[in-house]
Amino acid sequence: MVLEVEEKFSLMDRNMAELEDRLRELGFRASEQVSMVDWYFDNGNYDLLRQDCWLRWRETAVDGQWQLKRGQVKQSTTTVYQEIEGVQAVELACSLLPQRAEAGQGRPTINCDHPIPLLPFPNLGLTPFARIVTQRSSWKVAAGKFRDLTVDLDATDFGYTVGEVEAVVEDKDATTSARKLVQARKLVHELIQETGGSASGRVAGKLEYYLQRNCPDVFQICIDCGVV
Ligand code: V4E
Repeated sequence: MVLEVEEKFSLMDRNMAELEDRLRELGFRASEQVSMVDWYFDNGNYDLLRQDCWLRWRETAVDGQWQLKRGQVKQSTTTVYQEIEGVQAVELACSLLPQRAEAGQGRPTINCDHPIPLLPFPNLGLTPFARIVTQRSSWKVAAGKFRDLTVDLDATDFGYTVGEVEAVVEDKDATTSARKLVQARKLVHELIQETGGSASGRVAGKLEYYLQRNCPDVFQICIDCGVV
């Protein structure tokens, strides 16, 4: 199982040139900027997000794939998610839904002019409730203590900008994973501090920010269920 340890930091009040210079000083180099579109899917009762599960179709200029992020442990501002990709992501999502399609029908569906991605098989009422376009640059360093971390700098089509530091941990056995997760959290936090990001306080992710502004009723469900 692959686990992602991640923490956001705000870019809204940041001087981007200074931040990028600081990343370069630490040895990080940027990939080319990628444009990606995320379509988030759920049923009418939002049964996935109530379980801290986030099913999306992520497309770039070259390809697209299904991804499911499934919440594991929540500790302070750092989140840990299992990430599953491909058809397996949709299969797992469907296994978490009530097994009668009509239980989830009616909502949600966003209004947009773009063709909605097709699910690979009968989908128990899954429809998109958010569509987010992001310009992302990803930063990596080849050596040193931060070599397994990725820094993503994201700008959305609705004006929200946010950074994220992420570590990927292979979940082999419980003891190793627990140790690796603690180490990963520490490094993620340390890098955010070293780049001058806020050391405390929770920073909203893109979807969370989007829901808060565009779908307050869905955002309220997230709050009530403790998933944001
Ligand atoms: C809303 C949510 C999830 C869906 C993914 O949201 P986000 O982190 O905004 O996306 P993104 O593009 O950065 O994903 P990546 O490319 O890194 O895979 S997954 C978890 N949540 C809930 C959540 C949370 N509990 N805490 C924070 C800070 N953000 C989101």
